[in-house]
Amino acid sequence: MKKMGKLMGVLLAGMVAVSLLAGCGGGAAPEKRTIKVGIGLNEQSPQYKGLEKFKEIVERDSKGRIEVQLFASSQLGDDTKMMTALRAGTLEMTCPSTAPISGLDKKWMVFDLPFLFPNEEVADKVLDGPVGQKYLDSLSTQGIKGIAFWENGYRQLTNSKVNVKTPADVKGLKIRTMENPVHLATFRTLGANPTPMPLGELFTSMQQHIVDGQENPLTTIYLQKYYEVQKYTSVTNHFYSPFVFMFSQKIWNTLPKEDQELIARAGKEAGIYQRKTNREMMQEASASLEKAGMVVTRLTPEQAQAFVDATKDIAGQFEAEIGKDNVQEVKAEIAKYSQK
Ligand code: KDG
Repeated sequence: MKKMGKLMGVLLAGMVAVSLLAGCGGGAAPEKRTIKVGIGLNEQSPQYKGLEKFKEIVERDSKGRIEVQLFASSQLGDDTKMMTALRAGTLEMTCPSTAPISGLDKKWMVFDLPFLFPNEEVADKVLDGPVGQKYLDSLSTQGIKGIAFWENGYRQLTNSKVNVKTPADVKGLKIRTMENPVHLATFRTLGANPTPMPLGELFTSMQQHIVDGQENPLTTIYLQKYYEVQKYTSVTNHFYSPFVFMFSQKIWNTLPKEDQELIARAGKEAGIYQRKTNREMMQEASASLEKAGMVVTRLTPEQAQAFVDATKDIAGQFEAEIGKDNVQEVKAEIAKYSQK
């Protein structure tokens, strides 16, 4: 009997110790983890500077428990391939332009309509407002957690053949575009011969004259050294490209709440820094391109208007695919913020 009592005592003490241990630790200690982020642009790009800021915040605020590894220059594939990896849960993060997201959900084409956003301030307000948030949230049905909008920026046309000042000058040019039906239709309407192609193949394609030109923000044209294989830049501002900083929903669902909150906060904070850096670097890009030997043409208001007029039917052509309500909603938001 005495023995039994002793045994019971030992067992009880053991049970108390186990529950205490579990209780005071709040379960297991927070796991160490690594977040890999891939992008298409190179390490000099404002996009990469934004990633560096994200890494700094996450590693600092997790006290080194979370490591962020950055991969530039399409090392992990192009935008579409990286989004596929996010959906499969084999890559944590990427930051594509909105353009290739339309391959997952057509309503995203709304942001790539030509001459949509009148300026960057309005773009910020719409994308950071309730409508932008709705688009980010809707990515979860595609296996993607939308964290924040960042900025690629206004896109300009370059080519190796003619100094483009009017839509007529674009006629017959072979232009690389991103994989997006609105982009293709816009360039077809302008009389070009557009071809979608991953960014990683673009430089060589221009060098080998497979395409005559391409379109990208001034910083990209400069930092990717497109001036080595292109002669003319025309500042057409034909599309405003937002970036979407995104996480794999599959992996996101396995993260503790504190990690989710840290990543979301860091993604937004880094986005503010990224947009600022992008705009600062954009200021200098035009002069740098001229110094590098390119002819940079700023259009007169009349010339610029001719591009707007030539592409004015594109929104109507895509209204059914994007959804009439979606087009109207985004345009109404833009109008609302443009008045202020
Ligand atoms: O990481 C983003 C880039 O891969 C891409 O979106 C850049 O604008 C771009 C392009 O033309 O491919």
